[in-house]
Amino acid sequence: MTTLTLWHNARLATLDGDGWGLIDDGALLVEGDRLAWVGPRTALPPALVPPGTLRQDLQGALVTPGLIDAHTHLVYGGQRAREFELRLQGASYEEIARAGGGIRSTVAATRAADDATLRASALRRARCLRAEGVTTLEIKSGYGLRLEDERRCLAIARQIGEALGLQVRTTYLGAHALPPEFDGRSDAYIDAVCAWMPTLQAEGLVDAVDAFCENIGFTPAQTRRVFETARRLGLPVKLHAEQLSDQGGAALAAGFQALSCDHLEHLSEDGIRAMRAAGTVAVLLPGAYYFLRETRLPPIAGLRAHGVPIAVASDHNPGSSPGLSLLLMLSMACTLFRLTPLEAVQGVTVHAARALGLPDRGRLAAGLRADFAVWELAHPHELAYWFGHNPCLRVVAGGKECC
Ligand code: DI6
Ligand code: FE
Repeated sequence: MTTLTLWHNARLATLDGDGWGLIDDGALLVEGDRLAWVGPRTALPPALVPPGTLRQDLQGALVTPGLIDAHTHLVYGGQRAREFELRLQGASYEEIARAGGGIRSTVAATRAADDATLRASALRRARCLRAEGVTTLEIKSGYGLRLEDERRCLAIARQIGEALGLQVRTTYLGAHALPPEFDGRSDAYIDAVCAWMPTLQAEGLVDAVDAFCENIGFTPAQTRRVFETARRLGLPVKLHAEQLSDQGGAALAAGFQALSCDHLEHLSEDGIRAMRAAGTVAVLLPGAYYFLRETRLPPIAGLRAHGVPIAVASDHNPGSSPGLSLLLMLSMACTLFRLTPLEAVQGVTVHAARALGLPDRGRLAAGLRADFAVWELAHPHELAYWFGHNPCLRVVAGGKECC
């Protein structure tokens, strides 16, 4: 028999529809891992709540859908604080990468780390996200860059979800940087990335495929080859696009019906139109914008004007966004990118779900997953207002309290 629990005396922000979807004196009926009923307590049909139903009194607290971090690089070895110092002294992210630092230095540290070390550090990071209401997160590979290490990182990403009661979507980002053993042979490396893809997929480790299409990453032609392999295997794609320059990556990805294009500071009008036509989500990463001290803003007005759904994610990684607070990303999305608090919160719920191709979450509605967070807040716009403290009281993922 599945457990039935009535969570009541809550202020719900369902995010179901165009606005906050506020319901005062709301109730959520949870059956197993699903929401069986959502609405004002007074409208709850008594027949749905048989004797023996468990009850949880939320004492007027705010409830939102569980937050979704749709872009992280959570599994890696080492850290890059020294590189941060160099950048503060004037070196650019690109210069450091071209000099062999950057992503490559994390690749060396990741390859050198044993599984237990990688797992322990990734678990610590995922716990920080969960403590702020995150119930689903995406984790990319991309710091192994050879079959056995990409496999290790993806497998550890999966284990994090199981250990913490979270849902983890894994993304294969073999085309993140050129590993040193392929110096001067980037096309041969792309051949290898494509050759490893079916192996990793067959092992159940890949939900989607990503690439870094950039002047310090891979060319559009190389990215296309990765995407063509993904398409043959039936895997959805997404792209690190237009972060440091306009490579036309977003339009390329949209041609493959990409789930999302991420970063987008240099996105063109054509790129926006292509994303709109393909239904591709724009994932904004204010943490990277902030930490790299970028000055060029993503084209928010254009995205809005064309109705491209906007998500917001942490991009947690050791080089360009070492933060572990999705709530801080909400604050930055508003202060730096001028999103409204509603847009920012939609960006970590309903639109983030879409960026991961997961229509069964990101809102509070009957039939969806019972993923929600309970907050010591009066109104959901406060999620984007406070920063530097955590008002999250409880986290429920798949009907189970996990934090
Ligand atoms: N863009 C990013 O923001 C991360 N990867 C990428 O392609 C940064 C990765 C790093 O610097 O380690
Ligand atoms: Fe990233």
